[in-house]
Amino acid sequence: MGSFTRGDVRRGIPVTRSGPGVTCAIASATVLLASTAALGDTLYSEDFEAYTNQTIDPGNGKWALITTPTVNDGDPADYIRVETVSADKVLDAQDLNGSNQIFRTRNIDISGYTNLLFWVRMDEAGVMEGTDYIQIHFATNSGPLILSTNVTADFVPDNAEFTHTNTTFGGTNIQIEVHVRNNAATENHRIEEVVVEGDLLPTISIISAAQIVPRARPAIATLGV
Ligand SMILES: [Ca+2]
Ligand SMILES: [Ca+2]
Ligand SMILES: [Ca+2]
Ligand SMILES: [Ca+2]
Repeated sequence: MGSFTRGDVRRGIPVTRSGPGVTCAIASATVLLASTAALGDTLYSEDFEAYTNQTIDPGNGKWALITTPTVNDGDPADYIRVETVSADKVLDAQDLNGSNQIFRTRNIDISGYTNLLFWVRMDEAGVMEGTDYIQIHFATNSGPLILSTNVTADFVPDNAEFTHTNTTFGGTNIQIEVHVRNNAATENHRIEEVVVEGDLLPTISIISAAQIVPRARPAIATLGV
């Protein structure tokens, strides 16, 4: 289970990590492990700013929606789509008629990275009941979905942001799903940002005594006596 943080704790605060290079000595050889990692890489990031309002397909493969027929069809008040809310583009889910709707990221390659984490920034508006929820799931290596958080009912003051963070996954790729359910035109769940971060594993350079090959001495001509 990941952690749940109320408030805008991540916005505008770059995640930085440091990892010093390591030196050690093995027998008589000198070994240098030189860390050339790009620290704190962003492996996936979506803030919805690139899309026009009412977008339901990003057209770039970064994510997809799995919806039921009565959403994004017919009643214009029932939707899950990109909208502008308080000058911020978000994925806005309103009056889902009590049916589960899914936002799913593309498969994100995390091989070669360590210190991985993902976080999802969200908010809600309206008086939610116990049947309303927003859930964060992830799947590693196309395995079963794992529920990372399940937030039900009226969990924050309207339009208050909260961030869910998880650091427990592994494998070589990951998909994140956000499942949403509500059932009134006055109920909105909003996904504001989805990010996966990690540190590239260091590349290793080794210099040892055994690898130092002396250059051949140039031949020296001698004059006969
Ligand atoms: Ca409706
Ligand atoms: Ca945004
Ligand atoms: Ca509320
Ligand atoms: Ca409701």
